[in-house]
Amino acid sequence: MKSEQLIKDVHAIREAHPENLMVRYFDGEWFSSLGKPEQERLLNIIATGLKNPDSQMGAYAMRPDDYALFAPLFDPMIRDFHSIPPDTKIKQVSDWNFSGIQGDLSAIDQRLADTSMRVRVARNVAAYPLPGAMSRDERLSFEALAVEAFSVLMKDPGFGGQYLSLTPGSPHQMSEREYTSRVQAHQMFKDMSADRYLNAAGISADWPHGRGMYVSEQEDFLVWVGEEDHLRIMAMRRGGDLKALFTRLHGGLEKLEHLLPPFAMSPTYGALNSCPTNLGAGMRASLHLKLPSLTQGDADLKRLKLLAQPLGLVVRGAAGEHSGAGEGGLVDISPNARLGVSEKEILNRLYQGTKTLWAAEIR
Ligand code: DAR
Repeated sequence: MKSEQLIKDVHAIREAHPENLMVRYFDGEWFSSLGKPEQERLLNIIATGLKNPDSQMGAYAMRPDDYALFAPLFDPMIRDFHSIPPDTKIKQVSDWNFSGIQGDLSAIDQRLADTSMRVRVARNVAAYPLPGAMSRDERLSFEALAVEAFSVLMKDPGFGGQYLSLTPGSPHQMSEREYTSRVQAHQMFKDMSADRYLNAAGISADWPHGRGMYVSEQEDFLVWVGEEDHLRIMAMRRGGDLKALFTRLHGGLEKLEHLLPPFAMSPTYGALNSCPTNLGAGMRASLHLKLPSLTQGDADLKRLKLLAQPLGLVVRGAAGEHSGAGEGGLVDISPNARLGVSEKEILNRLYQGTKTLWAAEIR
C-alpha cells in the first residue's frame, strides 16, 4: 500500500472512530521514515485496525520484539489503554504471594460462597512468531511441542488430564460433538475464523490446524493451544476462595514454565502477547455475579459499568463482551488493570471491588 493512501485511510478512520487507538497514535511521517521491510512488517500489525475501524486497539504484535521495534506507535497506545502517564516508567513486577490480603468471597456474604470464578494468563513461547505471523507448519510444530509438555503433565497427580485437538488427523482429535459440548461448557474457544479482528491479523489463519485444549481430570485447570496467543492457561471453579483459585493457576503455570522453552517476557511489558491489552501479568480474573437490583432497567449495563469503573472493574454480560445481563442479573466482572499491577494486586482489586458492588446490590 502506498504511504500516501495509507495516511489518507488512517486520517479518515481517525475522524469516524476516535476510539481506535492505532489510528489515534499512528504518525505518517514516522511511517514514511521506516525502511520498506519495516513498513511491510508494520502493515501486518495494523491491518486489523485498518480493516476494522471500530477496533478498540487496532493492532496485534506479530513478533515479541515488535513492541520495542515499533515503540513510537505501540508505547502511546499501551499507555493510553493501561492509563499509564507519559512520564511514568513502565515496569512489570510479578507477585503471587497472596498473604496479607482478603480473598474469601463468603466473608463478604455467605450468598457468594458458590460463585463461578475464572482466572487466566496468556503466554507465548519466545522461539516462535506470535500467532498472527505463524505458518501452518509452525502452528503444528508448536502444538506438537505443547503435546509433549502435556504428556508429562498427564502423569502429575495434581494436574493429570487429557489433550483434545482440533487438528484434522491428530491422534488427539476430538469429535465435532465433543468440541460443541466443550464450547457450550465455556471450556473451549469458539471458531476463530468467525472473528473479523483475528482474521484481519492472520491470528485465525489455518483454522483449525494447531488448535486444541488441555483439560485436567477435575476440569478446573485448562490450557488453550493456538488461540489469540500460543497458550491461554486458566483455572476455573465454583466457590469463594480466590486465593485457592489463583494458587491453582500459578501451580500449573510453573509446571509449564519448566516443561516448555522460555516464554516471551520483558522487564518493561511483562508477558509479550498478541494484543497490547494483554501485556503485563497478561491476566484476566473474573467472577460471574448475580446483581438483579444493580442491573434492573439497565439492559446495556451502562449504569453498572459506570458504577464499576472507579473500582477498577469492567463489566460484561454473562455471554461475553457486548452482551447484556443474564438470568437473575448475571454479569461477568473483572479488574481492567493488567500492566504495571501484580497478580496479587489483581486479586485484591477483584475482591475489594466485589465487596463494594455487593454492598450496593443488597443496600
Ligand atoms: N478486537 C480487538 C482486540 C480488543 C481486545 N480484546 C482481545 N484482545 N481479545 C480490538 O482492537 O478491538
